[in-house]
Amino acid sequence: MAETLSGLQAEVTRLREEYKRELAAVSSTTELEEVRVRWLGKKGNVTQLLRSVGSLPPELRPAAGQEINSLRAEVEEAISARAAEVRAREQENRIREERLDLTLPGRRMPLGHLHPLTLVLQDIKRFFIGLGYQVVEGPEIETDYYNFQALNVPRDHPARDMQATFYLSEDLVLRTQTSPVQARTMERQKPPVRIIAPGKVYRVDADLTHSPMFHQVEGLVVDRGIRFSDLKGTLAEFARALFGQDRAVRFRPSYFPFTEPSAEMDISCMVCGGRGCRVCKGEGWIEILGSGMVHPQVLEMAGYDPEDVTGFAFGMGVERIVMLRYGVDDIRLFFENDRRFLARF
Ligand code: 2U9
Repeated sequence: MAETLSGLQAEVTRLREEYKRELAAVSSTTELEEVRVRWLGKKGNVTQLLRSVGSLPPELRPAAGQEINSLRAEVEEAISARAAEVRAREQENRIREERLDLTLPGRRMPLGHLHPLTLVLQDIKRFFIGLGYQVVEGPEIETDYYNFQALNVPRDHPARDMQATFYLSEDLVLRTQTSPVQARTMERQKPPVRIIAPGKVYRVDADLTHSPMFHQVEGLVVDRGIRFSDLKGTLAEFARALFGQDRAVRFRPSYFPFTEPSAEMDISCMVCGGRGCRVCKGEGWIEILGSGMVHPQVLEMAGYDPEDVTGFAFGMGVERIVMLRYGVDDIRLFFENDRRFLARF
């Protein structure tokens, strides 16, 4: 400890160097507080130096006190100046670390889709509603009478085979087509009738293109003077509305118990345009629906007079239409609800 004024001055000079070095090395407010305690605290360097003044000769004490007090003031000021710097640096660091990139895109909520069957069903309905048809629905559990007898399907017809029909009892079946809806409608209302009947139907059948439950749209028009040309014109327009205006159509003779004559309608293949390809199996034509003039027996059973009114009817499988339109090759995809499949449409 200094015993002369010049000794004290030398000590002050040494301490001045030292506090400056320490302050320069400080990089956080915590470290800075440590420096403050070490220099200005009760046992700090400056405080201890001030205490040592007592050991100097009395005449030197005022000058020594002044010297030390001015060091103290200098240290205080240097600390608060450094504090401002350190705080500013700390704030800069925090701003840099906590920076948010507000331009990052958010996470998208996965949106649902209408099922492809729903989409095509909407198109089919829109077409027929535009022609003035009414949309009617009915029960999926039907009586033997409405599912078969009213449609001129005799007891020994192959469609009655246990292989094809889900029987719930002697008299109740899961409907194998939506025709019973139309048979019921005819019973309720007088001609003119212009209806389509969309809905689920059931058959004992399962492979790549057949499902035990599938969807049909059937149509029925009954009025005075309905002719086969009405059937052809209506269904050709329908095919073009659904598969493209440049489709050619052709009608092939066929057989259904509820229509006579009966015909199946083909469209020119929309993949190869008729030249023949894998989709149309080299035929150039693709079958899309069955149709025919309503059998007089069916009209009569509904209470209509076949001498007075005539009608045409048609039926199509909706899954088949969707598969043809979008190139789907496995019917089970419609019922698995795999979002990767559904998102295609
Ligand atoms: C009434 C009278 C007649 C509906 C018809 C078809 C021809 C037909 C099939 C298409 C593919 C069923 O889903 S499919 O397997 N349907 O070919 N359906 S005429 O005829 C009726 C309907 C109701 C009262």
